[in-house]
Amino acid sequence: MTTLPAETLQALEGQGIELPSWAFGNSGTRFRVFGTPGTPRDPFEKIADAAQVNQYTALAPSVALHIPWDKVADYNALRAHAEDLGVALGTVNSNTFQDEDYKFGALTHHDDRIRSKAIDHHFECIDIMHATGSRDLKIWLAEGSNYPGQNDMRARQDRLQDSLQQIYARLGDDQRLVLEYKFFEPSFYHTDVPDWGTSYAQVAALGDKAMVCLDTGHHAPGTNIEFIVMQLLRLGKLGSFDFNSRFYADDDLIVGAADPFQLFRILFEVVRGGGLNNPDVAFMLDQCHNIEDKIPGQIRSVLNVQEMTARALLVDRAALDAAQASNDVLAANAVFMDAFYTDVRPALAEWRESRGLPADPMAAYAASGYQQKIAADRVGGTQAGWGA
Ligand code: PSV
Ligand code: MN
Repeated sequence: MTTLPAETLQALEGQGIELPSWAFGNSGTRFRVFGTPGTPRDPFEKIADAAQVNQYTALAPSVALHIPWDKVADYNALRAHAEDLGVALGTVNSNTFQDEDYKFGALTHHDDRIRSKAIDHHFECIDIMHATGSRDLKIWLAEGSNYPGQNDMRARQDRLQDSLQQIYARLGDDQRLVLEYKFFEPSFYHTDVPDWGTSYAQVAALGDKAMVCLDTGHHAPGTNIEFIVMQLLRLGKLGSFDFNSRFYADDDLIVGAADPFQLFRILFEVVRGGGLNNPDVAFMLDQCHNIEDKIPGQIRSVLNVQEMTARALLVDRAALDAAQASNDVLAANAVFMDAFYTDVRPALAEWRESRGLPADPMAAYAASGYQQKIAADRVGGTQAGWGA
């Protein structure tokens, strides 16, 4: 069995991956949203399910909220509920994509009334962040156009910067803004924040408390995502990850499911660039579990990140440096691949047990009876869904 060096285990011990509250609600495609027995009916039940993931893995200490999906009357009560269950409330995600007013834009809109309404929504999110103790405000904009000539793309960039400046000015000293990019959808011709460069240009003009959010599902096929990770770390602007995986579009599948090697390459750049256990870089999941059970889906996800981080930490950096310095292309590649092909699962299982955790969190959760209990208890009410 591969043994993991003490410094690798130490690095892994500090790892925390934030879970999205919406992963615990029902989700689907435009064709069908399937319900699952036991799906949470409110944010309190979503937090309870998220706490299960942390209980079996010690990898998921916080939960991201989406506003208005996770609006509650008393955020102090939600915070206390989370803390009682051993987790914290994390990033607050704003939402300017489900209101009729935002059909043609929100923070970029030419109509001052609509743009002000979208800015005010972010002010409300910041107020919520003060109550929940959240540090990060994450902004993803569903804005753009479908047809050439439809919009003045440049004027929209200017209005976006103005809107972001107003939001930025409202942040508390310890709060941050992270701006997520996505190259298409729901707009298909142009998107106002399509790529890391646009996000970087927008946040760099704001100041130190504004960073880029990299969602691994938001790139064109074939994009070298680890290059972007390297560059943003180099520029000190990698604020957060939304981890998931994709085969075709923004599939929001389990991270590491579609392309484990890509996850390895990303995490290697994280490790090399000083992004691991760096408070400036938040690790989050942004996933939907359309057909699989949601809690084990999230457990599988954080384990995938942990396993691939362990492998990335195993890369023999001295050997890699030497091979690179001597232009030994194949030796350098072999060092890299050796780490990727190392099965760290038995060593991680043993390490978990040594820390009082189940060796196999998936099996431990399945045996716990929690899934059956929520299916029996959560009868009546309206199940939470992506978008509610
Ligand atoms: C947009 O596709 C996105 O990645 C943003 O992070 C949203 O907030 C999230 O999905 C909603 O699931
Ligand atoms: Mn995302």
